[in-house]
Amino acid sequence: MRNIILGTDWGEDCDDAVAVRVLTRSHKAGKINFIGAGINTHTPDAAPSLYRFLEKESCIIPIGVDKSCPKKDWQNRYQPRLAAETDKTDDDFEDAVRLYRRLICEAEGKVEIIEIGFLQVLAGALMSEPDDISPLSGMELFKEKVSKVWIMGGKWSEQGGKEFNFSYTPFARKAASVVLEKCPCEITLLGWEIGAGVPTGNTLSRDDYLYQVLADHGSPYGRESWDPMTAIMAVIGDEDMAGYNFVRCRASVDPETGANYYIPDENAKCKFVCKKFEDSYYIDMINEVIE
Ligand SMILES: [Ca+2]
Repeated sequence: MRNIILGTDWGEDCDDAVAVRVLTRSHKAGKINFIGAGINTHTPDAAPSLYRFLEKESCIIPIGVDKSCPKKDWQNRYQPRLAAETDKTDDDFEDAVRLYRRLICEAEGKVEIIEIGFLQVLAGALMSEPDDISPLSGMELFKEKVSKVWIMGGKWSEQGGKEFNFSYTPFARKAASVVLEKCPCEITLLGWEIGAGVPTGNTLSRDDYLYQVLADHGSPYGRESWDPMTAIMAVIGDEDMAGYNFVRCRASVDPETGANYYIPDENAKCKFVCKKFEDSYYIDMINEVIE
């Protein structure tokens, strides 16, 4: 069974919640082993609300949060309703970089990582020093145990494209640059242009708490599918079988601006995907999994 860790900016947008539903359903169907989730944006309700969501999904897995990221005080649109249903607080959750190191160390066999938010936690784990969890550095751990990284990020329809996950903050820009440069394993990138105009979630039952998340976010008619498309491609585990062509390339992000660039190269470790089918193909595939 393939071990999967999720990195998410849970709370910034609601397509993360749709992606989490894709992963919990796939886990329960025996398609993947969903072993943990790290949150790469830090609000007081972030980890408690994801905990409650996963509890409702009957998928209890370890959650970490990026404690190096200053805790934002803004009230997220869908976290408070979920967080109010649990006694857990931010203090009950460990630092996400430590969680990544621990999960990678303890996993039986290889691990794959899906990132649908900012890349500070992934970059932090990759560049981490040996500690009480493992005598190996992050780079050594990744070389030994991490077989693949799936990332929603970048805008690959143009050179110099800028996309939220790679460019929103100075930390995000630097982290994206580090990951694309240093990560030793293969990376598949799903860019902004793929999920834009692909709404999902509008067929959910109005009684479904995932629908409530979308409604609380301000997306009662569904939300574009950057994150669930990335999640479902990772679950399928093969770009072609998930409905994509790809361009293998040397991909990079400017650490100052967050703009992304690529040079086609058949021997490079990165790929960005292009859709093979009409949007309805992907919409139907996701809606079928999350209902
Ligand atoms: Ca996201």
